[in-house]
Amino acid sequence: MSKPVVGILMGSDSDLPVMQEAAAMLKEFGIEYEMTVASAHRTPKKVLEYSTNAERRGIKVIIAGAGWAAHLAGVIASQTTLPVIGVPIDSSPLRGVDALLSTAQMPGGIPVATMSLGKAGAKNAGVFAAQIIAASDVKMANRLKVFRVEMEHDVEEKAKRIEAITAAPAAPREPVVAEAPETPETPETAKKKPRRRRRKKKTGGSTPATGQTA
Ligand code: RP5
Repeated sequence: MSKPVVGILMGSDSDLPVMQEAAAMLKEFGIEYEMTVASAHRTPKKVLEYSTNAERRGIKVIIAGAGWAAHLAGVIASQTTLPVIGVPIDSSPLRGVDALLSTAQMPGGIPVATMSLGKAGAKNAGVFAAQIIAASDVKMANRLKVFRVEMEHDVEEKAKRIEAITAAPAAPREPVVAEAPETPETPETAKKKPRRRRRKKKTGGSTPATGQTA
């Protein structure tokens, strides 16, 4: 096994279900990574130590995921010139808006490449790390191109499935029913028919029910 080139840090083990998405992408691209918990607030010394030693240890990109007042990515970025990718996690009652702003709103000079909230953001962090590595690695650049083509095919497959489900079914044909020929009246059927009562004709003048009167 070769040395890890990407470091994934998260503020708490409760962030793992989200941050696993980043690890899954790195695995897919064949990128060696390491993963640990380090909190900007609860274990600041560990964060400082990791950030200042990462480059020397061969780490090329750091992915940092945190929720609530998420200062992890920013604090790491302040201690290293390695690219830092931030993943805001929607673990707070504010559903991650706090983490998103804390991760993205870095002052000028100390950038954090902030991804979208939650699992999609963690997945993108993995892809973005691959893209950073691909800038100086042709093989990785080609892998990313294949990844895009595969994604395109996947979406097309999904589109076909949805189209097949939602396509209007051909209207069912009306069965052709031959009209029954009228049965000639026999003395028996004629007897069964109800007789219409005749109205007596009124004698004398009649007033028209409708129409104009002169
Ligand atoms: C943040 O606080 C962590 O990144 C996590 O998202 C959040 C809650 O942490 P726990 O209380 O679950 O350890 O620092």
